[in-house]
Amino acid sequence: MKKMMNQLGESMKTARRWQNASKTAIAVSALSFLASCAKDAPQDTWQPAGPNAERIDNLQRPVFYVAGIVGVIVFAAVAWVIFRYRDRGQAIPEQTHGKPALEIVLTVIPVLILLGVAIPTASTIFKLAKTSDTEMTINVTGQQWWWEYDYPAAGSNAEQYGITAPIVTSGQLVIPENTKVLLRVTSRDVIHSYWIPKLNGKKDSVPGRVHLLRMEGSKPGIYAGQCTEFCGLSHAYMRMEAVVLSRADYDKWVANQLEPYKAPEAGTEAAAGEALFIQQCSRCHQVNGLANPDGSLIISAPDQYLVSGAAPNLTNLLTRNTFAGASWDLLTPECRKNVWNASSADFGERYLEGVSADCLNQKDLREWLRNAPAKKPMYADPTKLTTTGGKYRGMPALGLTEDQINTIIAYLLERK
Ligand code: HEC
Ligand SMILES: [Cu+2]
Repeated sequence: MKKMMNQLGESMKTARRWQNASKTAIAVSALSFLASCAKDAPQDTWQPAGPNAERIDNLQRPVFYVAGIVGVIVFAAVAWVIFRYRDRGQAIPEQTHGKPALEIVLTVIPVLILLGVAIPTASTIFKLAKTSDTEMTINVTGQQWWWEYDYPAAGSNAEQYGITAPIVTSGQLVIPENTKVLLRVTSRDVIHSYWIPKLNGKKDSVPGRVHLLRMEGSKPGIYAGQCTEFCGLSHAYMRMEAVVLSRADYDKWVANQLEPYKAPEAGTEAAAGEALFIQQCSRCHQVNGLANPDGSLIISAPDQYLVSGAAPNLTNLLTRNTFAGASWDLLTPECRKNVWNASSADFGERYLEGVSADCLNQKDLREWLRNAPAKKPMYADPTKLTTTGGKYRGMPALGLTEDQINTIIAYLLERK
């Protein structure tokens, strides 16, 4: 009697354990399902916004369902076997060996499933790798911890897009909608990886190599991504954004980027900022057209100061919405909402407004100018410079006073 009660208690416990386990399983799958449905998921691979991402989506959905069904069948079979044939002290069943018919069937079924996945996979890979119908080329270079975009002025229809001189920017890749853009992806230091999930898959950026990645957006808007290859201390702060503009807005963007430099009016705060910029910043940062008092053009020499040999071009800083590897906003939260949540019809106009004095996110930009490595770890500690050949890995702290920062901000506000 006592033994029977014990057994009953044991099996009830087992049943309860099973119940709890299945409850957890249901909760986890429901959560991941809900997460995948979330509308406000800027890096969701299930919400493609261009033909390349759609090709990947068209492949991943059926594969996901096939793998899902196979997975459920396997788990159910394993669970049933574990439960049905658990050890109750019974004798070992009679051992058999070899059943050719069953073995052939169980080999042929997976082969057919794998072929069914392999053929569309190979075809998608070839479609994604196509470059013969490229309409525009942009060079993309990763370095610790930001991306540079360089729009060459020659070849690949540059003139057709009004790019009569090279445009160099950082953080935000700006491209015209429904245009087959070819990114030539490389790196200046370690291996990074370029990924805008809503527009295409990932592509590693490797020093000494150029990898090709197709980009095409079918709707104006901002599409977020981040470096997906661990690349050192501030890897998590190495983000990027692709901005898709209508063709008319894109032309305006190009024209604005190519506007000749306008020096601040003499005697203004911005003019003081310009002088300080020449003294403190232009050794690393290029501002196209910036000249010494004697009229000679200033060319930055970041290769002398930085391990990667490059710093962001600040000619038109405030035409972008984010800075320092797209990790902080240049817009206040209110103004940001205006741009990021705009309908595709209004988006271009709002984006092209750039960052006005009223909309500038002073807090983060000031913190950056006060002490960049405190905001984004960079090994910029001068005591460690001996390990990097005397060069910095990112922007160093420059010890600016608050008054100096005021003048720099006044100057930067004219960079748009
Ligand atoms: C030793 C080189 C060096 C000097 C000098 C320097 N910077 Fe930088 N700066 C960098 C590097 C490198 C980055 C990129 C850091 C990152 O995003 O990880 C950067 C980033 C920035 C950014 C963000 C740009 C963007 O598009 O993301 C701003 C703004 C900036 N610096 C302003 C200044 C100003 C203003 C000065 C002068 C007061 C200055 N910097 C001096 C190296 C330098
Ligand atoms: Cu990286």
